[in-house]
Amino acid sequence: MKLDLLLTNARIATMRGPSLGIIDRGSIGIANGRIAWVGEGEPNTDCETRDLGGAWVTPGLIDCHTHLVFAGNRAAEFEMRLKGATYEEIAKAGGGIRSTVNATRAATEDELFVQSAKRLRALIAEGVTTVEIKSGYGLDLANELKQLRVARRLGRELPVTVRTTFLGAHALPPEFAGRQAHYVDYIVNDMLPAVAKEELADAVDAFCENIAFTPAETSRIFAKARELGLKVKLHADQLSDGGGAALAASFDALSADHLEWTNEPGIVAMAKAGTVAVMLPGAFYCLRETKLPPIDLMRKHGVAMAVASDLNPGTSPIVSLQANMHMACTLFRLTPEEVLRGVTVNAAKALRLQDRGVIDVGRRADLAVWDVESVVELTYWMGGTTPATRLAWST
Ligand code: DI6
Ligand code: FE
Repeated sequence: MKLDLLLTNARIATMRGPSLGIIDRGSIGIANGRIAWVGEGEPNTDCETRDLGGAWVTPGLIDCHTHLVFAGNRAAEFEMRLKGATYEEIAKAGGGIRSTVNATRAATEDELFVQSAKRLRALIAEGVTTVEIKSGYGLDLANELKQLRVARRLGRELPVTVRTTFLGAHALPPEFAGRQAHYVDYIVNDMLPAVAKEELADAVDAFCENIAFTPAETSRIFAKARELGLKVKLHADQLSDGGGAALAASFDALSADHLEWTNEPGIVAMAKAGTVAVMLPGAFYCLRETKLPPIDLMRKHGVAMAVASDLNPGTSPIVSLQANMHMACTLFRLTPEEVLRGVTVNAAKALRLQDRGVIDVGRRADLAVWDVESVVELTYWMGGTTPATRLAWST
């Protein structure tokens, strides 16, 4: 068999089948950046061999929901919240997302790149090989494009795949105060066509919430996105039940994210549409929420669950996917197995990336090698677990 590299003596969580697809002692053969062999024992080959000494191998981790390109921070609001102000109150008083918008607009493209690269490097060091990054802190055409260009540049300059998402409908920018319908017109008529023409976004997102955009406004944006050939995803039912999950499903959304307040018909609609449920325990934790997403209903109806960091300066200043994996267990009571699938195979599904997330013949050789005794340790530790090796060929 013609291989470029053979990893032997590995314990492999392939994610094939319905659970972890474990191979107790096996090897992985790589040719041309793809997995050419995986299984028990070793194939017959004379290529370069690396003995992993019984280390665990998983697919490279995938963080399928982040807002990691932004400038500045919101430590001052963090203190206000500790004194009792709520996230909604701060947002209504012009802070919140809008304070990050001011900082992001003021930053040059290079400054934005440097600040964001620091966060992305921290994720990469934890074994993340694919990350989704949203815009949404520019809120005008020039600055949304600036954010998306920075996201694309991160993918070119750092060893990670970046998928970009246009989130113009994140908050109402100050220049449109009192004129939300006009801002939605601007998104539909100006921003979306420009973003599509420049091919800067792989998908379109919106924040559908009573402090943000209504279901009707979200529908207008999604209809235009679909017309332009762009897939959609939604911040749905995070702070209230706005019917977001069902709305997302009606547009065949890739994913609906947050979902704390989603009702059963919404879950059923997601199951029918194949829309992935993205769990974001970091935001739940930072906002000190108490209403848990309906995870039993997702299990009952067979909705695929992913887990992501929601890394952002307001509700999840947690620069760690692994911390979120741990909290998905402790706060949401997902099993370690569900969480591991949630940052590999199901996160790949949420981004519709068919070439990764599973260790199987033909997939990208996109792997993380872990010096742990049990794969459960990847959700057990909160910090300190870095892969011994990351392999992510760019082919
Ligand atoms: N939901 C969130 O949790 C973040 N955005 C969103 O739509 C919050 C973003 C921020 O506060 O900066
Ligand atoms: Fe988010």
